[in-house]
Amino acid sequence: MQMTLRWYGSKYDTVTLKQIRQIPGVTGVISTLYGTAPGEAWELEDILALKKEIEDAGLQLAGIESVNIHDAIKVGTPDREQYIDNYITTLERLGQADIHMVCYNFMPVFDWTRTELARMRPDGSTVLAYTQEAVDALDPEKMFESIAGDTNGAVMPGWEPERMARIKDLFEMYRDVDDEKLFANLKYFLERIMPTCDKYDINMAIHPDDPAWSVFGLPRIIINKANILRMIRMVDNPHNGVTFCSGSYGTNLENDLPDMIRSLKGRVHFAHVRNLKFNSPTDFEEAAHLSSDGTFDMYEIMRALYDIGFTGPIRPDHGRMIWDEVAMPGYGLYDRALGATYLNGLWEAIEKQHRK
Ligand code: CS2
Ligand code: MN
Repeated sequence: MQMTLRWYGSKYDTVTLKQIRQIPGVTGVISTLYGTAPGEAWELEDILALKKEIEDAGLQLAGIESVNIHDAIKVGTPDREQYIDNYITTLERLGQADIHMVCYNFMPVFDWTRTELARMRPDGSTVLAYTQEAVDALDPEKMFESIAGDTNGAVMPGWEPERMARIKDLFEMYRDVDDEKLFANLKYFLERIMPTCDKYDINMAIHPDDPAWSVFGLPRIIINKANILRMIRMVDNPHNGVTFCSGSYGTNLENDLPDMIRSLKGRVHFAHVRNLKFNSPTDFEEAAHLSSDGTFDMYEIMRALYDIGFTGPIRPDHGRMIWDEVAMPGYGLYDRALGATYLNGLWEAIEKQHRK
């Protein structure tokens, strides 16, 4: 595996490449062209400029998170052809820039959903949190307002104001889309892009829906072992793979995370590893990465990744806000650096034990 950190670019991130470079064992970043809209074809020179900036700082651009999917593709409207063509152009240019891992998601309307962005924990740190009760009490159109107040001034990816202004239309677009349609549209999209992925050796890594169940009545499919195996098999190409995000699959306590990883051997192209603490099955908050701070056994998760021979990029996911840092919720420097160091420690121990 290659330890990385997500980086939002010098224009948007409070964390610098220099700081990331100084975290022991972190050799790459995961980034994207923020400022591009879903459906646009990316310019090669913009990709190369991002890559150069990262390489000049002594790091590698280890993959893209995300190249977002236009709603026309998820809904399957006739204009999807144009958006898939644009997506293919972007993949070709990424391939030409020697970038081989692309994370994306297939969630309708909302990307990840949380009901609090700064819940206070007993140690005074703040974290993102979710309760089903709060979602049930909320009008989806108000979701954005409730999120926007809390972001420390940052624009959260997936929650761009322009997008949220169209929320009524978006719900309308998805009115007739159920799980089966969403699966069919995903299959159609993957079949169209796989020849390009084969040509440029690009690993597509679908990110799970977060939380891993339907919210606001919208269909959600990338949520459990059965569905993810269906997705892998319906387009049976090694470039059709997953981002294994423990914090997203883990929102459903019925998901056995190490078992899911083992079932995905050869298809895990990217890993997000973080811990959650459950207060009840419908109330969870993001904990420190350390196993004892939350609900998951992080050693078992890392061991499963080791056992399937995982070689892709991995990153700590959302961190807590600690030490008075002011940053985009989930994406400060300090707690993610602690997370990376901890995960590297687990990996070193697993590797050495294995060699004996
Ligand atoms: C990320 C997701 O911050 C997060 O929760 O893991 O937003 C992820 O980047 C996207 O869903 C992938 O397309
Ligand atoms: Mn994730």
